[in-house]
Amino acid sequence: MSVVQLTDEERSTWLSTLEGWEMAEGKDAIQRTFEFGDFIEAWGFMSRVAILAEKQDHHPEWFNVFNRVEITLTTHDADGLSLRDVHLAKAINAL
Ligand code: HBI
Repeated sequence: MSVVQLTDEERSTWLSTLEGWEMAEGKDAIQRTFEFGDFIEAWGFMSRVAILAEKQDHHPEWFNVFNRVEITLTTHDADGLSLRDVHLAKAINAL
């Protein structure tokens, strides 16, 4: 599926609205780390994100160790950030 990258204007507009997310190092992606009380809370969060990802047909790159979940969002079909990443990040922030 061809998906277009965020324009410079969209980047300056959208990325500042994504609380807690930052540009990743060395790749056109956004990242946020979430910390929870314990592993089961982290796993529950990941389960909810997984449902969002399936609904949006847009999937995170993520890493979990115990109570920490590190999420990186980028659009493989666009080889960089797209509005799909903004949409998923907003939905994750609303969980
Ligand atoms: N998730 N992050 C990400 N990037 C994609 O390009 C992407 C995806 N999930 C599903 C998806 N693309 C499908 O549109 C394609 O696999 C067909």
